[in-house]
Amino acid sequence: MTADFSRPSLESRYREAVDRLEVFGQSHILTFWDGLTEGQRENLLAQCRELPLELLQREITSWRIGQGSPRKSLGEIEPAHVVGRDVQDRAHYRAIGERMIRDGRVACFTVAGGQSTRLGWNGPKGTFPTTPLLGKSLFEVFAESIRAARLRWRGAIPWYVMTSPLNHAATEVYFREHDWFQLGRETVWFFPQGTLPSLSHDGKILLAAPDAIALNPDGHGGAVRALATSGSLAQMKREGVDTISYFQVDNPLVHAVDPLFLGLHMEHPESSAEISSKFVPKRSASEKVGVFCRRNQRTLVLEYSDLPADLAAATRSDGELLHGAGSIAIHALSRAFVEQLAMEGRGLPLHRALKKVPCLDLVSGLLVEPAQPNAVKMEAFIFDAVPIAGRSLVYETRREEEFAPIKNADGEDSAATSRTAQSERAARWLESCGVSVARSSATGACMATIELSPLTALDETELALRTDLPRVIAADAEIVL
Ligand code: UD2
Repeated sequence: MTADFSRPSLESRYREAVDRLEVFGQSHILTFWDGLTEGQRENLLAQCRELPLELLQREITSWRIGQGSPRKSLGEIEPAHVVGRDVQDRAHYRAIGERMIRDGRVACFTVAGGQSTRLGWNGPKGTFPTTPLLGKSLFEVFAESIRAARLRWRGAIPWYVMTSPLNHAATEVYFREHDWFQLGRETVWFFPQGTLPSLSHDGKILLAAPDAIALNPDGHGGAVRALATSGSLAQMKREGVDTISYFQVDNPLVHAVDPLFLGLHMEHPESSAEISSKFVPKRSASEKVGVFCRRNQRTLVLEYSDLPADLAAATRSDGELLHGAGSIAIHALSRAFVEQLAMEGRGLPLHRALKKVPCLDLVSGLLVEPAQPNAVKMEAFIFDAVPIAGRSLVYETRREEEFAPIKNADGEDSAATSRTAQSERAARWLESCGVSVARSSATGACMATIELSPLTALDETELALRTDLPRVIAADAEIVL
């Protein structure tokens, strides 16, 4: 091996790091330097180099200024302008979307960098078994949807998957082991999102080990930067992709490629074709979804944790929730809009959350497992791009058709409720094709368990073309189609 004389010595890089960290009051990161091996020192210096210290400083200053003052007013919040399911000219918009797909202008994009803490799944969330009978994973369901869409509309539809540094390798291994679910490995792209350090209440960066900063993924809003820095936007441009179909990893009912929504996004008068969104009416005031609202003539999403209880519970004269347009985190984004956001370098605003983060005690050097939230984590949210856009379309869809997320180990939005919703949707589609499905006379619930692959049909219309459907599905039957 030849020595690299062009590289400054470890000692001089250390001095440089100390100087820079001191400016921002963060030099405690190097507390354990003397006891580190050379490899560990290189490790720590590499992490220090990546720290966005100016950005952190701005955030810390803004939250110090905010401390002690009453909660920032939300300003004048009105309900969002939305486009209902009765939208005119559906066939026209669908045809536009189908042409976009056929012309290779559409890519799918899944954000899969979350940590699945609530679900308690030890692995990338996309590998979680999700379908009612065969237990196919979330990733497999999306892969089948994309493969089916490619076959139906004869479009290329590449798939981009954002991971995090914590689950990137495991996600790639999973796809390799499953031969990329027959999509073709050259059509599926993985890239990790960025990270931000966890901070103490007084704005000090926390250490996870003597040579490691406590880092957390920078939120799905980190996708803007990661799509750019990973080269994904450039790759899309080379392939002629101008529209991104965005969805989260937790919702097996999502229509990964929806020509009607894509056509509305591209041409509807309410849309500037930058970012469009789907919503469903909230099932209750306390449902944990953001809501679409308007402020200063702009559409925006207010996250559930930021919506005061009185606003969340406010009702219209017909008794419906005033702010009831719940975000299901399905968007269409123009590639040019994401490029512009990334180029401006301003990024999306950061939201703060108090969390329990194991960290080193700087005096004893021991790892402390906190009993109470001890740290501030910062994350960016993709829906903060909505008010940046000129006009942003907010389109209603049916919950039972498109939204059954797996968030919790049990109760609401769990694997069990999602399996039921998948089976119910299959039953409804089959009934629309004339199949008789056993239902409870008391509740109307489907009494069979039905698993319908996207490769069999992507919607009722496609299902109706099949000649091999059963005529009757009895109670307790288990049917895989
Ligand atoms: C999200 C929305 C909520 C509603 C709901 C619908 C936020 C903050 N809230 O709530 O308004 O639309 O979904 O289901 O988004 N992820 C990353 N990287 C990260 C963090 C998250 O890729 O650093 C992904 C994660 O893998 C998942 C998605 O983003 O696919 C949502 O993350 P979440 O579970 O934190 O959001 P949730 O369910 O609280």
